[in-house]
Amino acid sequence: MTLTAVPHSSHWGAFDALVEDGRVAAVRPFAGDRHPGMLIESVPDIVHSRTRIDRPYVRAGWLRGERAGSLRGGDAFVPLEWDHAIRLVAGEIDRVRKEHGNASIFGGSYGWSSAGRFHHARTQLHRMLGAAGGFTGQVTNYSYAAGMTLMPHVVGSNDCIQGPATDWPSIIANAKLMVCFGGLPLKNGEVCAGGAGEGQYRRWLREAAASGLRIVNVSPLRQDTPDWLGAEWLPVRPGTDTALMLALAHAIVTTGQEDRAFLASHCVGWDRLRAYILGESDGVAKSPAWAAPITGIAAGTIAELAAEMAANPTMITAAWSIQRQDRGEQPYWMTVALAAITGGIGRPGTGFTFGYGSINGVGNPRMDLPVPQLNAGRNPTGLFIPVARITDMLENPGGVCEYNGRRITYPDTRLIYWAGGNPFHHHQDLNRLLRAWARAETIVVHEPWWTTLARHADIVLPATTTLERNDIGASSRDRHVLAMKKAVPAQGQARDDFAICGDIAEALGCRPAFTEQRDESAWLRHLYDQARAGWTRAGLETPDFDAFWAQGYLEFPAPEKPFVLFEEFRADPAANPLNTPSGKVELVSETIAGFGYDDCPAHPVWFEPKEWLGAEEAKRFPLHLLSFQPATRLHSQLDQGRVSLASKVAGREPILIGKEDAAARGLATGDVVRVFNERGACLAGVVVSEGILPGVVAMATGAWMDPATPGEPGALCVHGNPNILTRDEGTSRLGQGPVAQSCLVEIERWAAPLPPVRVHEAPETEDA
Ligand SMILES: Nc1nc2c(c(=O)[nH]1)N[C@H]1C(S)=C(S)[C@@H](COP(=O)(O)OP(=O)(O)OC[C@H]3O[C@@H](n4cnc5c(=O)[nH]c(N)nc54)[C@H](O)[C@@H]3O)O[C@H]1N2
Ligand SMILES: Nc1nc2c(c(=O)[nH]1)N[C@H]1C(S)=C(S)[C@@H](COP(=O)(O)OP(=O)(O)OC[C@H]3O[C@@H](n4cnc5c(=O)[nH]c(N)nc54)[C@H](O)[C@@H]3O)O[C@H]1N2
Ligand SMILES: [Mo]
Repeated sequence: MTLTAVPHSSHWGAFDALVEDGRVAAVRPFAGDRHPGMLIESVPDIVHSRTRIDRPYVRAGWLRGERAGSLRGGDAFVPLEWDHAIRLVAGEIDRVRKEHGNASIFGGSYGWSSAGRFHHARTQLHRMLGAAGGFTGQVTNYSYAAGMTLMPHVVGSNDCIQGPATDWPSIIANAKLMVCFGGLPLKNGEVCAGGAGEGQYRRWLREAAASGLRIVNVSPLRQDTPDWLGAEWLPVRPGTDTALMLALAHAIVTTGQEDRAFLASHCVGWDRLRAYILGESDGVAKSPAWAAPITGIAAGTIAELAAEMAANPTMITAAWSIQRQDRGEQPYWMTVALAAITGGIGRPGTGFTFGYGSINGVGNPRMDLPVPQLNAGRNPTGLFIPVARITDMLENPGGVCEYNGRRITYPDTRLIYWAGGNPFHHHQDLNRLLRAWARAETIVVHEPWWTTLARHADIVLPATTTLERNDIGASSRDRHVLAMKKAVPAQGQARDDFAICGDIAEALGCRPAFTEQRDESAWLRHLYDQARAGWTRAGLETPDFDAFWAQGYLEFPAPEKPFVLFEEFRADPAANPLNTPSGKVELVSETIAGFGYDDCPAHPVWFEPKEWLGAEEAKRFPLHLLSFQPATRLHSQLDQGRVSLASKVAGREPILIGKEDAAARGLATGDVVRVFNERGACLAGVVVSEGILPGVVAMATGAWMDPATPGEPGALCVHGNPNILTRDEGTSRLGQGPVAQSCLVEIERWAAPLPPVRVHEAPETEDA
């Protein structure tokens, strides 16, 4: 048998699928990728897997009429024929919209789906539900909700998070110092939303290391910069970056080194922020001596770093993680302030940009060009909730959520519909979600796999993986457009989300509005041609669709000149104002002050997080749990693949713990522990580390939640999903972002026999 190479792509990189006998036997990196990642190795394991859903199913209890009030997760599933499943789903949409209105259909469906820009499950679902009269949606994201809500008030846009960012060549050529709150973790470069033709993050970190750029890793974890980067490690207590930044600012101001000219010409509110930093407004000087006991960093060390930042061209970056915590707006606002004080904003290679270490492609030089992308269409209800307020919404129909100056009334949710996301992965306090989930009458899920989400649904529709369909992969952070060709037939009875939504739309009488009379092939051409028109307007000659498809990819030229964020504003703020009320950087925002939120006042301030090592609560739960992005998978995706499985300890998700904390509990690498707090408990496998701040433990997200007794809130997760432990609350009334990183726990040895991990097997099913 010969292997056929089929070009394809994914959020974790472009590759050729090597196909034999209708199966993906192996993969090899895309030939153009000089810095390929490792996650593609898991692809064969997930396409052909015991965890695939072989056909449509319905929850046995739902069939018996157990709707609102039933705790999902414990019932067996009953197989369904496809046409019966489609009738049931369309019937539920129709019933709910007629009896309760479209707002009672929750179709936010947050999640990364897959890389293909056409078969993007969430977008397909939004188009279908939009055509059927609408739904309640979600705004912002779990990645940087607080930051993206705040930044338009402060600098007039989200470019400093979503790009284009000051690029790496500009940093390497011009900065002498790069201060990284949350580090530059190598693992995060494994991933790029929409896929990437090259692991540029690995490339640029290598070039930065070779250039001698001095890098400071401000993080509780040493591994947040790779050893070969030669970074200096400044271990900071989790949740205290704002205090550290205020103290750096204090040291710079009290030594008279702030950039007064820039603060006067390009910023508003400096007087008030300065008074706060110096303690003139509240009697507390935010000095290095003040910050030392909060942050755990010596006052002298803070003062030395401040002196270097003032004396050298400095790039400041903060990982997206540091705003996924209680009052997460503050460290981001203070990052901007610190960059304004050091005066680097708009100058080559300096200033600030968020997330250089958060995802592949930030700071990758790329012309500003459109990518092929399916439009999600209009949602006729126009209703939404901030993304992470899902449990609040389910618990409080008719309740009010304050968000960024608005008051949003929660709908009375009857039907939950999810395709392409996994709330039982991404949401905080999963026991609370499980209880609130019971309020829905019907829960519909499209999934390729028996994830924890699929196991907590009523009607489960099996979706294809990208390897079973044709698509186009592309990202605004990458210079490639990639053909994703169908490599193998649909597995079992799986169908594309597009086909499933099309049939439901048909049953609801709105197929033409959903498909716009195009099939897969016509859509791919249409999306390509639309983007191509933009490339042509930018003066680029590109191949037509057929030539692109035959070649398998398209590569844009790199831009001629390095990109510097805020360059034009810096050069002439009157001619090129920011899109803020003042046209300047708002160190004080009258707009935000006008909202009257005590949890996000007029300028950046230090708040003690509700859960941190300085809290009263730390007496009972003395360890701060960080739950970072996994090196071995994408969120919950690929958890059943070889790369992720090889990293588990005794089959559980690893937890990093420092030597002293392990010794105090009699723990060694390889032990299994119970990690717990008042919200829940999970098992984890111990890895003792020298590179973690005492008092801090860390686990990756993404192990599929596996309750010892499915369907019972409070059950032990035997596999190690940290969201059984995290707190579910908004960052503030401004951003309402998730606060996963503010979480206290205790851990103890697990002495009882080890319960099996069953979540990577198919669940119990009954006969039809
Ligand atoms: N504790 C803690 N929690 C966190 C975070 C954290 O740092 N700490 N980070 C948060 C962040 S930043 C994010 S972005 C979220 C990520 O949360 P999600 O985006 O929800 O996570 P994924 O695992 O990528 O979920 C995608 C789901 O879509 C399914 N899927 C993939 N392809 C297809 C398809 O073609 N069709 C269909 N129908 N389904 C498909 C996958 O099987 C998977 O279940 O997690 C958040 N949660
Ligand atoms: N391999 C892989 N890469 C990914 C993803 C994945 O699932 N797998 N997910 C992608 C997604 S959706 C996103 S949003 C990005 C997220 O990108 P980030 O949010 O930047 O990633 P994290 O790993 O959550 O956090 C980075 C580091 O911040 C540190 N940190 C946590 N809390 C604090 C704190 O209070 N202060 C300081 N100074 N440091 C702290 C942690 O040690 C952590 O390792 O990653 C992307 N990249
Ligand atoms: Mo994210």
